[in-house]
Amino acid sequence: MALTNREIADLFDRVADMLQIKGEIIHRILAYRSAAEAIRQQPRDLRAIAAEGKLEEIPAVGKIIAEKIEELLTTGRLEFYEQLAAEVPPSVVDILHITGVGPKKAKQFWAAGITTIADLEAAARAGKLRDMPGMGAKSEAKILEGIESLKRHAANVRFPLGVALPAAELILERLLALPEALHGVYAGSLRRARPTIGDIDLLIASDTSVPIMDAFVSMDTVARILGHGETKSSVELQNGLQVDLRVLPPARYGTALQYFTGSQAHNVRIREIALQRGYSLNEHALTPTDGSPEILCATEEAVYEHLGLPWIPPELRENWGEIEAAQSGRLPHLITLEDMRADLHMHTTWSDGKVDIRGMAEAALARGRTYIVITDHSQSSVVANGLSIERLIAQRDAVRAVDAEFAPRGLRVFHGVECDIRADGELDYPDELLTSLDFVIASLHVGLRQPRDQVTRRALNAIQNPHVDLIGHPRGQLINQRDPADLDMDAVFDAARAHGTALEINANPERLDLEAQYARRAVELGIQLCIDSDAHSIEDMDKLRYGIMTARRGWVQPDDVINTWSVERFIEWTAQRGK
Ligand code: DGT
Ligand code: CA
Ligand code: CA
Ligand code: ZN
Repeated sequence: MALTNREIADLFDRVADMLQIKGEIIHRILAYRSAAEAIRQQPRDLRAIAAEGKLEEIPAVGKIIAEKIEELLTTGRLEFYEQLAAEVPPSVVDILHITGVGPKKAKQFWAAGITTIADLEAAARAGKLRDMPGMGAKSEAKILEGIESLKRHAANVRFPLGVALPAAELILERLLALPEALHGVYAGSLRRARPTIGDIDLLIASDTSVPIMDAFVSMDTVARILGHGETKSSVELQNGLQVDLRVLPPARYGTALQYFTGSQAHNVRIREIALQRGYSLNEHALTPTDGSPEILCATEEAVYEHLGLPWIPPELRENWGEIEAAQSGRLPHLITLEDMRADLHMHTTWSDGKVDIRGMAEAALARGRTYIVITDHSQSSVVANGLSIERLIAQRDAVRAVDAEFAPRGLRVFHGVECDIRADGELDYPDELLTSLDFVIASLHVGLRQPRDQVTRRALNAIQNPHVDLIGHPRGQLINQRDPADLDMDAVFDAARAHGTALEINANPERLDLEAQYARRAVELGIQLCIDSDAHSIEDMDKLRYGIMTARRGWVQPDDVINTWSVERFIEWTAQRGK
């Protein structure tokens, strides 16, 4: 079996890990790391690219890496890797994947005879790590925590929404271009906008499925064919994502779409309602229990209508109260991307953004925004090139100049900042400076692993500060990478309500923070939300849609979100906050 892009990328990452444990120079390590990343992002099969002799056109792939890819593709093995593996046991590399264990520690454990995660866990539980040089009871406990978290994540490989949605759209675009395909959509957790996706479920309406299935399994992004039938096929993509495709006659499309959108919990309730009305409902049809002929539904609307319900937006279908709301005519009027007039969180070349203020304004205008706030990082974010007090003051004139240029064209450009909440809970600039800005975001970037009391106190300190308008990515999670901070969210919500401070739904698909359930709770409490791209580049601005999907899943309506408001209302709101 030929290696997939993902397997090759994983192997290069292991090479980088091994070089790191050996203490190799950083450039050599990074060469493999960056190549692995580029290969993971590569939608085409490396074999096809190699056959065209174009491996070196992949970013981060130079001559040496290209030769190693060739070797892997032709022999299925990599001699260089095998040499390394003879020196550094692969199980020692696994130890490196525990949060809090770097290459030096891994090497140290290895020297002490600890060569597997199981060894390490046993040693930690026996209290044997704390006496090693540079270790203590605290770091020993951290390692146990890291092992637990690694186990949780490894057991549950799910793909971020930001990876799954573009992949699904690309496949649908290709398949729907076929003359046999009438229409189609993604279903499952993706249609419900979960932040992570187990597999992609696609549905296409057609009377002639064979050419669609053939095209599906022979796409160049396919690594493995898991099933190839007339009504259902499954493949694994180069990046490891599984995709199921079902092709159905158009007359049955509605029942299938309703079924495969899920969630299972929603569908269980829907089937009960069907039974009460004298139907049995499955993915094929509604069948009257009195023996009369089955009823086909071409649309989902028809399915819900037969059950006496309005169509329920897929993002709500979790049995979180949407069925009761539908029954009593209280479904929310969910926010859409078209409702968005502004983007209140973005970075420029003044800190760690890729584009200057003018460039971001131009891109925002092209996307139909009517106002934006420039919010670069603050001084203590040294790695993000945060703004010193002098630079922040100087930036004001630069923003005002762009505003003067763009206001006549229909875009206001305001001056704000993303102010760090320091580890000690203080904000990163004095109040006198914060009050001179048009809009202030306060964010937790450091000290996210502090104990609940401490990290909560810091968040509350920022929320209570009258100069802070918005708390950025409040919980600090990174999807599949970092658990949220241990915040007392009830206290956060109480304070946000009491002080009128808004909370963010950060639309970056690595964050999606607040997540849906929290956004919903905030709205119920009357707290104002913002949905922001947190763009560091122009492409990032288009990630706003992931924030909208998350908000919809949280029952959010347009008026709950500041950036759906007119610029006049926005200015009035900030003025009332003392700006
Ligand atoms: P995922 O893929 O883990 O992110 O989550 P889903 O919701 O996409 O789950 P998946 O792909 O297993 O199935 C898609 C939908 O099909 C699911 O949401 C509901 C429906 N479905 C699948 N299997 C069953 C089942 O055994 N019983 C019921 N009631 N529904 C099912
Ligand atoms: Ca799925
Ligand atoms: Ca599935
Ligand atoms: Zn930011």
